[in-house]
Amino acid sequence: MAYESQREFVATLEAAGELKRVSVEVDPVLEITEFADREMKSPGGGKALLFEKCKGSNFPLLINAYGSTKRMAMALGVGDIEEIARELESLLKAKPPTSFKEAMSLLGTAMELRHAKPKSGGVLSSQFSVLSLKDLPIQKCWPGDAGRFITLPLVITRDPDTGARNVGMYRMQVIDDRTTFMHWQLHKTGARHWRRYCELKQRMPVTVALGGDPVYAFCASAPLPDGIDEFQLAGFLRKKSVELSGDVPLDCDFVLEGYVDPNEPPAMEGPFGDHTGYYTAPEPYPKFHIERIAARSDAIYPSTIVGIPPMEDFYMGTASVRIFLPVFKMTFNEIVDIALLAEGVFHNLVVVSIKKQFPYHAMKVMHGLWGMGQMMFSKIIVVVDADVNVHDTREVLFRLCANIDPQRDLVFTKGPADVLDHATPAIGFGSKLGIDATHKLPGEKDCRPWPPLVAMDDAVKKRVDALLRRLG
Ligand SMILES: Cc1cc2nc3c(=O)[nH]c(=O)nc-3n(C[C@H](O)[C@H](O)[C@H](O)COP(=O)(O)O)c2cc1C
Ligand SMILES: [Mn+2]
Repeated sequence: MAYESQREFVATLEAAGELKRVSVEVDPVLEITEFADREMKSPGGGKALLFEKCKGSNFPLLINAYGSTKRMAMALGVGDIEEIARELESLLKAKPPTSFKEAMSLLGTAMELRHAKPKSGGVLSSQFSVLSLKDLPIQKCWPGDAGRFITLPLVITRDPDTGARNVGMYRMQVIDDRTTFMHWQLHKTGARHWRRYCELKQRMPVTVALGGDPVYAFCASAPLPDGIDEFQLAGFLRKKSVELSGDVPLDCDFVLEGYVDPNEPPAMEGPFGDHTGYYTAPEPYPKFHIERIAARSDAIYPSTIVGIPPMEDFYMGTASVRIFLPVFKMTFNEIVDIALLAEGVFHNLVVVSIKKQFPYHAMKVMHGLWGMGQMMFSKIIVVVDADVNVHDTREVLFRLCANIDPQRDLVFTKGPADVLDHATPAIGFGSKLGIDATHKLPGEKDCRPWPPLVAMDDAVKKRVDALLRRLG
């Protein structure tokens, strides 16, 4: 289902009892974070918050709109994320791909088949009026942050060679009324476009949209391969093409148009209280020069905060894994399920369950995952047997502790790391740990015969169920 506007999404959340309005004046400098952090840390992720009176701005601010399993599904217009995964699975089954790349290009075709192609040539409504960055209720999130940061932007760029569009979510630190930083990290598509513009010594046009159908921000954060247009995924998910004026969705709330200049040296961005739960240190990033800012008259400013988990972005990351699990399974049909545990801050701890079929099967899966797109950032991969619920941390820890011999079952390797990880010896590079917590098979070195797991007979369980019912 497609939302006509962010406002319609807010109304839907409110009707479902998923929204709290905050009618007192609250300061986007730190105060909104404290409200939102308490909400995000409450059971199940609390409610979405709409701050109606933001100090220093006439625009309301929406936060924690994606921050629960239910709201994340609502943002994508479904009752349950699994509906999307099942649909994708059946589309892919029609012609099983033989590689991850082929799976992704099939995904593109599947999306086109669903008429998901973005429609260009629209004209932004005349309700849009021009303003300055200081009119927006941009948050300073944490006390040690370098300033105010736009946290849910859709950063739209094009590959100068192929013209392919990319939409990425890269935070933007405000420098002044018309300038921000552009925090596209080393491994991201926006950064690759930027490096190419630098080689060509050409000014890079950048457009940033905020708001609109909530599906856009999800797609901008999703780990799509370079070359696939996030607005195409959005069209597939909302079952309706994204209508664009230039590269901007017609239904968005704010538009920031400008450029990044290859002749201008990068400057120090940050510190910023990050996904990792720690402040990331200042690093050089390019500046985004804004030539025009426009807003719909009834615009709502969308925002989020990151910090010590669990936070709103946990639900966005989990939705990505749920939706793309069928694609992983296409390449690795032994994979049953994958979880990025909340405590593991996205990639730090990945748990994968497999149908183990041969000796050292777990090792094959770890190495495969380290070679797949943004899964390369995984710091620790734990492989468990098919019967383990990977989303249940207690069950995972039990199998981990019960099934491993540390010397035998740990694999150390190296690779690219998340640039935000402060614990790696160098930025963007670090060591990796794979833990094989599966049952061991004959043929695996240094193992004795594996004992069965303790479990009750089904017949006894049924008898006791019946007895308990009689007892009331
Ligand atoms: C709230 C939030 C903030 C993010 N901030 C950044 C950021 O500042 N820089 C970055 O490179 N990635 C950031 N990400 C992750 C990217 O959006 C994500 O890796 C995305 O898949 C990148 O898309 P791309 O492959 O098209 O570059 C953020 C994600 C979320 C959910
Ligand atoms: Mn992309």
